[in-house]
Amino acid sequence: MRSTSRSTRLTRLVAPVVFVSVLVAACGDATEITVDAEPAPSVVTTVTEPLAPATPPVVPIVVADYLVDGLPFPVPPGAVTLELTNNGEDFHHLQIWQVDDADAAAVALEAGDLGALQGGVAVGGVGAIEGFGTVGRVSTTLDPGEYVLFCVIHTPAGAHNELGMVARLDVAGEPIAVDLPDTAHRLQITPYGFQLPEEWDGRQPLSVVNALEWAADAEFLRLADGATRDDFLAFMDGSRPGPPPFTVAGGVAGLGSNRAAVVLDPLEPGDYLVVSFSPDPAADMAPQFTTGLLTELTIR
Ligand SMILES: [Cu+2]
Repeated sequence: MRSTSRSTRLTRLVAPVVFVSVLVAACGDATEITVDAEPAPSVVTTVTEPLAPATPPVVPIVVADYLVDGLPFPVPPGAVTLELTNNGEDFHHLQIWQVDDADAAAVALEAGDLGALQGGVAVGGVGAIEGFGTVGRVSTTLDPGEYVLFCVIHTPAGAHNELGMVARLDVAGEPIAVDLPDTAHRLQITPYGFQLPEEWDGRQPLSVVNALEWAADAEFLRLADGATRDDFLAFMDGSRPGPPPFTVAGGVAGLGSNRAAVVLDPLEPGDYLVVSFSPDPAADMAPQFTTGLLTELTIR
C-alpha cells in the first residue's frame, strides 16, 4: 500500500533531521538542516556553548495523504517553529492541541470525535497548504505536556482525521530560552472580526494574536482569478459546484484565547481571504467565517 510504505520511508528520513535541527537551533543557528546529517557527538557538545541570540528551534512535521508523521522523542518546551511539509496531493493543515491524554485524544480524533479536545489548548498550528512538497512555517510556544497533531480538513476523500491524520507529540525536558520572532506586523482576531495589519506587504513575518475567549484560526486562501468572497461562501455551503475557487496559502491553524503565533512565510501578490474555520461557541458552533471572521486581503 502506497501510504504505508511512504509512512515508513518518511519516518526513517525525518528522524535524524528532527534531532539535528532541534539541537542545532538550540545553539543559535537554525538556518540549514540537511537530510543526510547525523546526530554526531560533535553536534551534541556544541549545545552547551552559550551562543546567542537563538531563534526558535525548528520542529519538522511531515504530512501526506493521509497521515501525520509524529516525532519519536520529546521536543523541549519554549518557542518553536513548526515546519509543516505537505508531501500529499490533497491540502492539509497542522492543528496542534495540548491535551491531558494524547493517546486517548488521538483515538477519539481518529473516530471522528472532536469533543476529545474540550479542555485542551489550541496552540497555533500551520494553516492549510497545498502542492506536493510545499512548506508552511509558524512559530508558537509549547508548554511541557502531551499534544496531538492532526488535520481536520474535509475533502472528497473524507475527514482527514478519520483517515488517519493524527499523531502525538510530547514536550518535555530543559526549556530553551528563546522568544517568538520579533515582528512589526500584527493581525488581531477580535470579536469584531479580523483586524488586519496596516502596512504589511506580505513579505515580513506576521504575528497573529487571538483576543477572543475561545480558539480561532487565521488561514489565508488565495482567490482564483475573478473569484470573490461570495464564491467562497457558495462553495462552502455547497451551492457552488466544481473545484474550490481558491488555493490554500498557510496562516495559523487553531489558536487559543489570548495566545500569539508568528507566520513566517511570505504571501505572493494576489487577492486573499483571511478565514477562520473554527467553531463559534457563541453561535451553536457554526464555522466562524459565517459569524464574522472572514476578511478580504490584497497583497501587491
Ligand atoms: Cu488533511
